[in-house]
Amino acid sequence: MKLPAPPTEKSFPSPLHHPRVATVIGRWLGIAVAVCFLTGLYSHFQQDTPTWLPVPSRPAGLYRVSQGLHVLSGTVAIPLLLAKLWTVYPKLFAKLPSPKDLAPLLERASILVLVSTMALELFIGFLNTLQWYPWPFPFRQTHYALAWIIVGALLVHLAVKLPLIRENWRRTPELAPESLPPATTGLTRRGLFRTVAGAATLVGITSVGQSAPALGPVAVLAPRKPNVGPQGLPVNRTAEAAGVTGIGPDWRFTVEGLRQLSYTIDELRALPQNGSDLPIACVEGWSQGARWEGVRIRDLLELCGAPPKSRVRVVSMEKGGFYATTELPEEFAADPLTLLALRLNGGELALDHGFPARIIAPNRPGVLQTKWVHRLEVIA
Ligand SMILES: Nc1nc2c(c(=O)[nH]1)N[C@H]1C(S)=C(S)[C@@H](COP(=O)(O)O)O[C@H]1N2
Ligand SMILES: [Mo]
Repeated sequence: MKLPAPPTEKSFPSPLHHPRVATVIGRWLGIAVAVCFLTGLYSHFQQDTPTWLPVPSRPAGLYRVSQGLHVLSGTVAIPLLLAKLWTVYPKLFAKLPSPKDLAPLLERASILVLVSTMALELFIGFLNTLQWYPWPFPFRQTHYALAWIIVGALLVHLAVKLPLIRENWRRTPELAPESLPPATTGLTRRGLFRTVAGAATLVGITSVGQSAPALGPVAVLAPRKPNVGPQGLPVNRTAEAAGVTGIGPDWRFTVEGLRQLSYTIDELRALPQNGSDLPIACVEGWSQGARWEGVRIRDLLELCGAPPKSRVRVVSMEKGGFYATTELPEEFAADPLTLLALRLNGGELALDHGFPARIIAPNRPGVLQTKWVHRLEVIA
């Protein structure tokens, strides 16, 4: 018995595998990837600031918007990538370029790199929004390195495909249905575009509610609802998970600067109190605005005689863990909105939100809004 011939590119006659389709869906995917990359760079530099880069503390809500866009564009890119891969998968059965033709061979290799890194990037990013880290490598550094590989492979891909993209940038006539082989799908190009755009929109609308409270009620795909949690604010790491149990009568809050300051909780409450309306914007995509009250960090710096442009090391009662200590750069330490917060939404801070005291600063990732703070160290 003779085996049937293996499929070739010609075995997939549907007009939905046309380069015009790949161009249109590729454009949408390209926009999502560009937004995701730029907002991702911004988030990375907030946490790992190169010395030459000034990171401003205003606009206060910028990080909330940029990280909301990062997670939204990354999530929407998942259905777009699947659709793009589906339109081009017959290429898998195209003849391999001969080993002598270096350029086509390199092009194939770049596509292999592009597809695998992009799939991995979106996958680990999505799992991160679920706070699930089933891998041994550090997430942020890996996510960041993959992003640069994707950008490189994408530029090669765009350069190679430029003639084809140009040719298909504008609408090309659809093939008349009667000219198609009978076995092809009944879906038209326009039908496919509507389906893919609809799927991407649906995924977006049902997840963006984690950072846009107006869409909270339909956020069925969002791992977090922005207003569900003690005092109307979600909790990422509970006091129990951080091994923090509260304070005893001997608890003191200390500031180590030119002068050493030491306060009981009641003395902290007796210092001049200020209010800030600032969001917690978690890197994992949820965010929520809240009303904070407490002592301005810059007032504490003045009280301890810190020189202008001081930075501040913030130390939590939490033992170990990535976020037990953080640093407030000078702009953030000097900003009048930055507080050692003692109160949240009209009540004393809940233990899970950082009782007795936490940092809240404008335009910062949630991971740097340190909870259960008991010491500040001035870095002049
Ligand atoms: N000490 C300490 N502070 C921390 C964390 C932590 O794990 N330990 N988690 C951070 C993260 S990731 C976020 S998003 C915010 C969340 O604050 P909330 O739990 O009060 O909403 O706290 C931050 N502060
Ligand atoms: Mo977070």
